[in-house]
Amino acid sequence: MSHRVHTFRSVLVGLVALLLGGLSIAVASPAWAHDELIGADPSVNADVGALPAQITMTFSGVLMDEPGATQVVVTDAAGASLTDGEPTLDGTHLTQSLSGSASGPVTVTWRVVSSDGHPVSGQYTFTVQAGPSQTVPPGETTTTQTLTATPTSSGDGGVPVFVWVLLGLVVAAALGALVAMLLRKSRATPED
Ligand SMILES: [Cu+2]
Repeated sequence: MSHRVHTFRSVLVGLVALLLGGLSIAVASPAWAHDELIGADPSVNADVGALPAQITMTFSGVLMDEPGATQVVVTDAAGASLTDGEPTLDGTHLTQSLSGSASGPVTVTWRVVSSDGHPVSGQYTFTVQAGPSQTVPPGETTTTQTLTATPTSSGDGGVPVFVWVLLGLVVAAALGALVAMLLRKSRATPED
């Protein structure tokens, strides 16, 4: 066997091992293990009569309390800050004191460090109603209310795990076929 074919095969095998290794890491990394926002008070998209003194967010895991790791930004419709001091972290609960008053949509933007050490962030809104809720007298037209309903976004896209696994299998199969073809070709070609 010529030296050239030998080198070619070694490089090919190394390349495939590298690709498969990277693929298995990509498939195996537990992106779905990140802590998520599972509840809030006021709740996501809630209507409240007045701006509460504080908001509390509940996460699916115990968050990591590192300096500067936890950030909460709360703004009114005009973008003015409503936070009062730093957020406090207690296990799975994150509390942020608020000050001032607001009317309309209030946006909460949060960033925490998940229990697995990865930063996770998201945003949601709740709405402070302008006045006490009034029943509309019969015969009068109901004013259309526009409620901001920004869906909660977590750090990950919503791609199901099986899609990645399937993708991995397809790529692996394609690579296997390619390698088999190349090896057959190199074997069939007389080098000397
Ligand atoms: Cu993670």
